[in-house]
Amino acid sequence: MEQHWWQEVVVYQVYPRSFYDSDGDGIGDLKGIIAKLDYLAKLGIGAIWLSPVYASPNDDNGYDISDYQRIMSEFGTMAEMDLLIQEAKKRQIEIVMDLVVNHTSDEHAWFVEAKENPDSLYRDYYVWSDPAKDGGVPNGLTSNFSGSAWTLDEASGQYYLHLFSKKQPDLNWQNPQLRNEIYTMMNYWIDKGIGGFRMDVIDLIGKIPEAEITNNGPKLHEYLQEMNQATFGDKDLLTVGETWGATPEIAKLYSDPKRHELSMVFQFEHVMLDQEAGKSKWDWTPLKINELKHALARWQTELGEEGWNSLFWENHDLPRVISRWGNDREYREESAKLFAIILHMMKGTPYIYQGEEIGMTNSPVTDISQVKDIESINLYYERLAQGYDKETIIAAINRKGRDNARTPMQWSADVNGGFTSGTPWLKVNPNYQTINVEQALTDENSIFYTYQKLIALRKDHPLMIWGDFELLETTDKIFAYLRRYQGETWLVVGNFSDDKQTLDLGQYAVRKTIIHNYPEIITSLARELRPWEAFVTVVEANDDRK
Ligand code: TEU
Repeated sequence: MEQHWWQEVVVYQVYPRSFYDSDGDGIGDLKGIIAKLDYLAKLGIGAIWLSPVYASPNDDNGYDISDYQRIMSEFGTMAEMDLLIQEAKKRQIEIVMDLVVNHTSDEHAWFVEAKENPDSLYRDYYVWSDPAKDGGVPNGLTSNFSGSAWTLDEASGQYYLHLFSKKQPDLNWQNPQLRNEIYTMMNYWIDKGIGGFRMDVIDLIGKIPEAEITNNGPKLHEYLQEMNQATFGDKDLLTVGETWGATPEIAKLYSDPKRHELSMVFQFEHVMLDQEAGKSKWDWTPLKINELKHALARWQTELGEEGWNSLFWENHDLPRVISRWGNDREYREESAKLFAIILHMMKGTPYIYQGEEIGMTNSPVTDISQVKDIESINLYYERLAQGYDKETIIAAINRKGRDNARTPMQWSADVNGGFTSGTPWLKVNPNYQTINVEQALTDENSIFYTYQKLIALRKDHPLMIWGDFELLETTDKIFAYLRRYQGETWLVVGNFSDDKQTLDLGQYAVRKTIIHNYPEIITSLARELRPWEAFVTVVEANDDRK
């Protein structure tokens, strides 16, 4: 398999609204990101995935774009965007833009024109449908943000499609003119020197609404090959698709280099393991560690040479992993380090979401008035109308709501966690006084330095990037695997529990400890693991010792 820079780096996701506010309006901005580039360079990351910074009415915090070639006024100017790209490159950091082309904002000029003038050429940039025979919505498609995916445009008597909010009308990718407009816009950003694109819900662009087909539509890969050819195909950019429905087989279609589509995809099989089968993320069920480790192992082994993995626990849509699956109370540091070690030692490109590197946690609310995210708010009123009680709905939002990931980055113990001198757009997690960057940088045993070390190890050890993967059978709560490369074998072990677990890998002899989230040196692999203990050792199979 040919080798690329985006297989060797660790990517850091910045959610600009909550990263750092330089002008005191309570909203993060581009100058704030520039001010923190040295911090990110110290961490050692090689690329920033920048959540959308384009003009937007912020119905979905920037994932509803009204002008792809203008910067959202709260975030700053295009000159500051150009400066960010340049200043990042000076620190060997590429900027990966968030490409949101399944839909636009309803305030985008195309949709405004399409709505005002049904005969406009822009009408067919979107998905319109006559009412069903009974005069109601055309079919049963539903929105990810509750309710029907169809909204009636009174003036024309037609419905338009939105798989997300009413203010996010879906684009019609069957229209070649629309596709070419998107490619022109992508080349505008490529010409600015960006390092690539993260592609929002890209598995939806092949939709056939009249057939109620949304993801993995029949022309999806044809469009992606056309996009590749028309934009980034002759450049070495990082392109990662957000593909909620991907299996390893489907992932090969996106990321097999011979198909000239994308570099890799975000798959979500592990993300959906703590929701009741066939239900939504709001219908929680406890995670089974056995299912987690086998799902991740499957992705490690089934892509083979026909694709490349992305590796993540968190992003701006997901709850904080140590609150969700770790122990953010008695074992916050140990469990945060365990998740870091287990993820970064696997094969693929690791992604760190802002704040994950200092062990930020979920931030519970007591009332819907404290919630900003449209997805959670819509769900609350939908379930209220369905007869759920408020406490149950708020509990579900506290578990899985997207605001958990969007509370402002905690930089210091100063007011508002040093995020803003103004009033933050979303309440800062009250634990900022103890969990913050300033504290982490002064503590050599902090979670930050575990992430920094893992990133440094990746730069020094090709085994981490190119080595193969073998899952080892252990007790349910222990996730153990081998990485092998050019005669060297590393053993990675994690105890995903609050309890002691017995590790029985005495058939391996320890040659060296690479990293460990408890203080002492590892000498034997037939041993008791402490709660959330994780380590990596260089090993030899005992029969190799002869
Ligand atoms: O997310 C797609 C998506 O399906 C998730 O929002 C999902 O509905 C849920 O939130 C998972 O917990 C992408 C973006 O990442 C998200 O922020 C946007 O809201 C959405 O697309 C629409 O652009």
